[in-house]
Amino acid sequence: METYAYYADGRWLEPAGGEYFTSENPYTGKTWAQIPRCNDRDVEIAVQAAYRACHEGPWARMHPAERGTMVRRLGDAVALHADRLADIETRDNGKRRVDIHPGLSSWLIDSFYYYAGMADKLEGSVIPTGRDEILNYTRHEPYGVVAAITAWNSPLLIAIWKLAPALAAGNAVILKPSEFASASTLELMKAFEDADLPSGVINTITGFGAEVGEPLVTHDRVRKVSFTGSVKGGASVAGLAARSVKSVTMELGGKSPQLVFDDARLEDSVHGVCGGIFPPAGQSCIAGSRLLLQAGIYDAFVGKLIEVAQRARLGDPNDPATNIGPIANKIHFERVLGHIERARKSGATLACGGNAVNPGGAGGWFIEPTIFTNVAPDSALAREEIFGPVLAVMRFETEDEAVQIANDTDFGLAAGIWTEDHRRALNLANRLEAGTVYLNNYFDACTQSPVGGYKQSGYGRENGWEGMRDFVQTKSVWLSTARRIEAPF
Ligand code: TXE
Repeated sequence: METYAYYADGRWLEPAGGEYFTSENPYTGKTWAQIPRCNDRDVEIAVQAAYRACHEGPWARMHPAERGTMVRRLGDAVALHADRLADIETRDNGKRRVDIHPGLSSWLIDSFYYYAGMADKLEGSVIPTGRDEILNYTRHEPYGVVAAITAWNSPLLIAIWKLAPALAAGNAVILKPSEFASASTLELMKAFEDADLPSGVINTITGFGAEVGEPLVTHDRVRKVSFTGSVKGGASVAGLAARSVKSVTMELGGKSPQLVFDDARLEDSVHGVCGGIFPPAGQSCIAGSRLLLQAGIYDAFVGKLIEVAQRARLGDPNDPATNIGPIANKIHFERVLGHIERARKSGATLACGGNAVNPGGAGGWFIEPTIFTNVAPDSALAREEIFGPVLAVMRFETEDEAVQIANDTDFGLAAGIWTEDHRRALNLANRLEAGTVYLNNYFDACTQSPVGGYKQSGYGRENGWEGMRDFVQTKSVWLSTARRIEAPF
């Protein structure tokens, strides 16, 4: 059993209340680690450490280029410790190792290098006021203490998408990972010790949303909150932050549609639709969990889709031959099975999967790739985020009908379109209400390209220049060289 401490003020600390909670390996269902159950006293330690780093320590006075060099060193630290980080992420939340290393880890490294290069390029502007005696210019300044709250499905990626730009912009960060997968974020702190950043610049406290997340979000020295999680969690956090008018970035849930037209290439689109939900067992915010098929391709597509989905190999997330790993925690495993049970009773047709399985008798939490057809667009199955390997299939006749069904949702994170008619593809990309639209591909992303939601999928952006913008605030400075100021009255 591994027992962790939490990391604040450049030190490893025991939780003030002396309590811990356990973390289970989703592949075996067995407890493997104890995680600090922090409380508001630990929050106070972390916030004061971050505040000192921003206002008194070397970080506050550091030249941006030097800050960029330090952020780059964080990327070097991830590269050095990539194997250990991947081991712990797979052990703690069941993410397939092949999805973490080398692919994800090189992306995580790139994030630090990309934003390190931006640290000394946050240029302001000189405003043309048209008056010689007035100089007006702008500066982009950090918020100071940033609270970064993350979800359990991809802890390292979600944490680094916040850390890299926030630090490059000159903020200090307090990470609060999900209670369902905290260990890899703590391991990231161990890796960062090699980068030798000033104390308090990066901190990680662990624990439950209400016990730790709320004191963190409402603390008066926290000036920016970046949240990744469910709509319910996000709405709660945004509401708390609103009490003290904090800037908030929200990366929330989705129920993303994939639209397939009669002229789509059959095999490619089947592979793209399957690949857009099943490999992470549906545990991706941008999972394409609704499938809209034009009537002409419907039968051929569903037949091929089931054939491919049934080929998937469920098993050990450390085994490169595994196609689909476990559900990340027991509570979510039971939540997804509940959705499937309700869908069975909803009148939809269970065309594939639908069962919990126990590959290799390992004892973990696995659900088969599951496909429901004849799904009513207004049903819970078509409207609620399941965040599991469950695909809801609907039929449409015309483009307008496809757009109407696709946009008829509270979410707006991503969407996919499969057609050989590029005029149609571009026209529909403009009409779909989603922060990311894929045309004849799905799930692509890179550090340079902004990610974020429309409607209840959130607001603000991560990655790219916009990802940096969310961590600075603009100041306008006016200098008067006028000889005198006339009396106002
Ligand atoms: O979310 P939760 P989960 C979404 C995904 C799914 C959800 C799953 O779509 O909906 O995340 O992650 C903390 N005050 N995304 O179940 O429960 C909680 O402790 C303060 C979208 O973890 O909302 C955890 O650390 N904190 C994303 C974090 O919030 C609170 C990509 C998230 O918990 C809190 C990945 C409270 N009241 C998953 N309640 C994207 N769009 O990029 C919860 N927390």
